[in-house]
Amino acid sequence: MQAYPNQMRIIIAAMCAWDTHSADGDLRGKMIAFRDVEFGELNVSKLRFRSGEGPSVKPSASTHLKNRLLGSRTVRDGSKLGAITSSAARFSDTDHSWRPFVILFRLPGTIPSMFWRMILRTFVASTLLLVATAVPAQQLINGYEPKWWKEAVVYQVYPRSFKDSNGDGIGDIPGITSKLDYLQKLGVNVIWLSPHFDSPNVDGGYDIRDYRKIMTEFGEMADFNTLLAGIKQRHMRLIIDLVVNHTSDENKWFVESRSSKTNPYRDFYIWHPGHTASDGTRTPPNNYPSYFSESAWTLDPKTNEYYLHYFTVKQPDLNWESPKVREEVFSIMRFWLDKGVSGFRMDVIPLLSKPAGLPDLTAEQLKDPPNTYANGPHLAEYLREMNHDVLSKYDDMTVGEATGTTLAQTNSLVDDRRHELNMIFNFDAAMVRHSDFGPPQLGPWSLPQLKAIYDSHATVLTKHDWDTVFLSNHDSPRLVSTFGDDSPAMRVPSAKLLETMILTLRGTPFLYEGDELGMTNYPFKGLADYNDIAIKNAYKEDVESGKVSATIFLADEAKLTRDNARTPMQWDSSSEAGFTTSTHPWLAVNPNYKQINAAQEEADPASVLNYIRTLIKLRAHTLAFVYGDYQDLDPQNEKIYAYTRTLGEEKYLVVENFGSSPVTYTLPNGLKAATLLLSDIPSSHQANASTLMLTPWECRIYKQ
Ligand code: TEU
Ligand code: CA
Repeated sequence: MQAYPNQMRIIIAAMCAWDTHSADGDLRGKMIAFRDVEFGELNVSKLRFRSGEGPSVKPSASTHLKNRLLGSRTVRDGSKLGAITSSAARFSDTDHSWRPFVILFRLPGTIPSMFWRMILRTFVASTLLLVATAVPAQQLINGYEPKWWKEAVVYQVYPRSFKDSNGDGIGDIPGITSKLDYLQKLGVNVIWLSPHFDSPNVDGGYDIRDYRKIMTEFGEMADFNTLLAGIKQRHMRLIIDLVVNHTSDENKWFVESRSSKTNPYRDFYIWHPGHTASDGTRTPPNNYPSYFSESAWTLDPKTNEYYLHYFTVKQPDLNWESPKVREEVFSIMRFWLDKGVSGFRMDVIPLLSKPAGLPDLTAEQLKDPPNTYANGPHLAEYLREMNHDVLSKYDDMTVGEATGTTLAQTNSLVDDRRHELNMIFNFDAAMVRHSDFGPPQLGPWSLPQLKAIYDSHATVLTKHDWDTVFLSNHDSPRLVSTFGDDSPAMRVPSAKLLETMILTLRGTPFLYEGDELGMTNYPFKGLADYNDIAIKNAYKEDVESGKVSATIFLADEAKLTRDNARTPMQWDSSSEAGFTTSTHPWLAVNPNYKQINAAQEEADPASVLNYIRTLIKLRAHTLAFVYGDYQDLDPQNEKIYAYTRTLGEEKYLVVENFGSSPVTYTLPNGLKAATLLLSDIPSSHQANASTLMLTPWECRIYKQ
């Protein structure tokens, strides 16, 4: 299918081929050095490794030489050879990604001396490097610059809930390591780990005390290193959470900062005297509400000034105007990147720069405070500095959690000519039923409304922007309970349909742990069932003040609470779903774990899990789902979402019946569905048809 042959633009210089082998001799082959290339995008079928699955390789003299020659940070240690073989493994059976050109050669064995061989190799390498420098930039695909993170499928792990290894009822890092084979088999390429740092844990680890230390309950740095090595060995990558809008109040910077007005760390945070009435009453500097109820300002008795906290009182906001803060953050980022993580999911990143002068919100602004809090006047400046000083030096990916950011503002964060972020999470789709502020209610939604969001993304974002697609994360209720139908009869097809949509729409897909099993919301009842501070605060503000009855509040929260996403992963039907050997998991296991769990789904060919594995595999071999154009065929249709993804000559048609009743659907404009590639309903077989008989929640992918 060679839609994008390589003959036009060759971006790699492959310098030298070295005979190489792994420390234990398991892996033998030729190693080549690259320039300006991302391994995930390589077709390295010519590498001819005899064994594709080598463990790490001892850095050899040649590795170091290449490293010097290329100025490359990535060919620095043994783990990279693992990555090269991974590309071989990943792409050896595809022919469509033959983009870069790999020159592989071997010097004649007749030159006797090592020294002369080395000189000759160096000479050839330098010449090729010079040639490579003159070669134009990477070939575009449908106008997009190819990147490994555009082709990736990301899977979010919430460490507290994933797998407990030591029986204390709390998920931990060795627990994640023990499940890496599961993740590899799922087919995801990137793991996003929610915060794993030292934290008093008032907000699920989004309150960091020490950015260079592992949360005690999760393990030690050695455990993290083992996890990372295991991820790389399986040819996946790890991104971590960068939470730098705020720290914990127990972070040493804040402990110093609050200690006196003259402390060198004072300006690390945002302090303000507020207002003092004639009777001495103190009021905050302005009317900003916190995301987690009540004022975003707290008066600190020690110095008698207010500090700003957009989230809980134990999460003071950093003052990004201070160059010292920025330098500290950049150094933390380098620390983790140097360890080998492949980038960051950046928590509430548009909040870094605060509104100039911090004026009161108007009544209108109070309806949607994030919109005013986000994208302050210096945001671009900070992100560019971060990119220039740190990110641009690594082969990494960034995705900013863009609270308060509209679609129209997206391009100002992710346009690749701006050198800021790679992608953001825009919440228009995921939060189509609710918002961060206002009553905790899951509102109505319609399919045309959701389609309009995706359609507008396709229109507004350009070839210089890149999108994400997701409907769930650790802050949301469960995917199938919110957008599908979690009743026993409909749970499986609706969970499959939703993942089909996420994995075939435009943008890098982000899956949340447990969604691949079709895990559902938890039957929360009383306040005591919850863990999340957000609810406890909201209860005080809404119920204890008499604004809403406890019954209504709890009924609404049960459908909306973030704790729905945080109940433990359901691994098998043993006690506590195999999550822990403790009888007291930190948050209760969903009682439906006997029916819904990974072991059961592994054994069932028609399970959500097995379907998603197939779906991810299909996507991995279909660049049209990554770089292809998107067209919504029937935007107004209330029941059917039908769209195409087209890349050159290749066209795919996706048809999804978004509902629990069957639908007979005639494709618009005389279109005929051609070859059926995949359906979430195992018995589905209809091909070459213009009228499709779709069962409830049936979805189909056709090759046209
Ligand atoms: O969330 C930020 C955010 O905007 C949340 O308000 C989110 O939209 C909401 O929780 C959904 O109900 C991030 C993290 O994802 C969240 O877990 C943290 O609590 C928060 O930042 C503070 O770090
Ligand atoms: Ca544990």
